[in-house]
Amino acid sequence: MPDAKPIYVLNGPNLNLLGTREPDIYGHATLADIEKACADRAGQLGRGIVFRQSNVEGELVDWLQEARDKGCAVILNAGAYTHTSVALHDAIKAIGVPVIETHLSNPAAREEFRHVSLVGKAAKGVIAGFGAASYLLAVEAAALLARDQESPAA
Ligand code: CA2
Repeated sequence: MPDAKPIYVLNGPNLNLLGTREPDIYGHATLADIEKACADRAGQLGRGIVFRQSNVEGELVDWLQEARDKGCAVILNAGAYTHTSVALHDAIKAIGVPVIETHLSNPAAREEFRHVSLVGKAAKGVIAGFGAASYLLAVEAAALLARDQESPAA
């Protein structure tokens, strides 16, 4: 698939700190470890990835909009913005590219304020609770969705 569009993997606030604190909740992998694992898995599936992290809500909105033309699917771990961001919700609705809400932990099993997901109300689906493996499951889902979109009869 030489012209295959990449999977965007977008990460929100504080995920740059992965591997340094709270390993009981988020595991020992760093974000760089997760990027490498995603790139390897996507490569096996014939895809590239664009992997980014920002602590700035508007930057995540900009990248979602960029993925509208340049990406085949988006894996979005919006961090705490998951639970608060109408802007991310609206951007997901606007772009028409499938977005997979992804989490290391299972927010439904944590504090009540994490039980609401504005991202999830706009996303295609959700993968949560499997640690770094959540991202690899999301890469699989993204590749399947992209394949179905590019050749619906396959
Ligand atoms: O489980 C997830 O992936 C979350 O998106 C992580 C967010 C949290 O607000 C969501 O409810 C669930 C927090 C990311 C913060 O990551 C840290 C990593 C290391 C040390 C401190 C924070």
